[in-house]
Amino acid sequence: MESCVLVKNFLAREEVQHFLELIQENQGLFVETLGRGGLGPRYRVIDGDCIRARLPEVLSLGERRLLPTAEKMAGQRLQWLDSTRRSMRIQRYTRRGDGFRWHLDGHSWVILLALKNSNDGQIHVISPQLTRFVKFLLYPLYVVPQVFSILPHQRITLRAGDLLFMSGGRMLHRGITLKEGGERVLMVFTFDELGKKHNWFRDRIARFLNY
Ligand SMILES: O=C(O)CCC(=O)C(=O)O
Ligand SMILES: [Fe+2]
Repeated sequence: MESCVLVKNFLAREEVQHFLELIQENQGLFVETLGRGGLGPRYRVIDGDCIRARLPEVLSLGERRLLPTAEKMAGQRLQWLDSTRRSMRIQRYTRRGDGFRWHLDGHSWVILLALKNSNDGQIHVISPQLTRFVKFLLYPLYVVPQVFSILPHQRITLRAGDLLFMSGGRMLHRGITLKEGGERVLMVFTFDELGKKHNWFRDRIARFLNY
């Protein structure tokens, strides 16, 4: 089992176009994250509860195609993260500085599906082996996450239609926007091993830091 798999053009061009139009028509659903003075990530998001209520096509893409894809890649049965709000999201990054600092996901697996990347946004990923050695530093160094950037990491630029499957709970990673102008739009789907219980404490932290 690979901990990070990139599939180019997972979505056909017409599908990408269709989802972008759907999102364009529902622009008003995006909510801005608080940023928490640089401690939390900065981006705009449509959360999973909103997707379930208003964008059933995204929910169905997740259930019909992405859950089975994630299970195949993880080599085991999976369940959605046990939080309807965070298990599925649409994220949009438009400003330089928008993005996610170095972090580990609260869930085990994630699929990032890119719909657009006209500002050359990147995701940086540290291997699970190296993450194991350094992750105890994550909270002591919480205010200076840039320190992790000196560690060797892979830089991935997803283009429209590309899918990244990743063991986000075991690999330190971050999302960055380097350019002003343009935008990056991602659909995010998150999974856990079957039977994993909701961790309300982590959920509260995620809620405080994210949105
Ligand atoms: O912005 C990215 O590419 C990464 C997003 C991410 O890590 C997350 O949503 O947990
Ligand atoms: Fe993440």
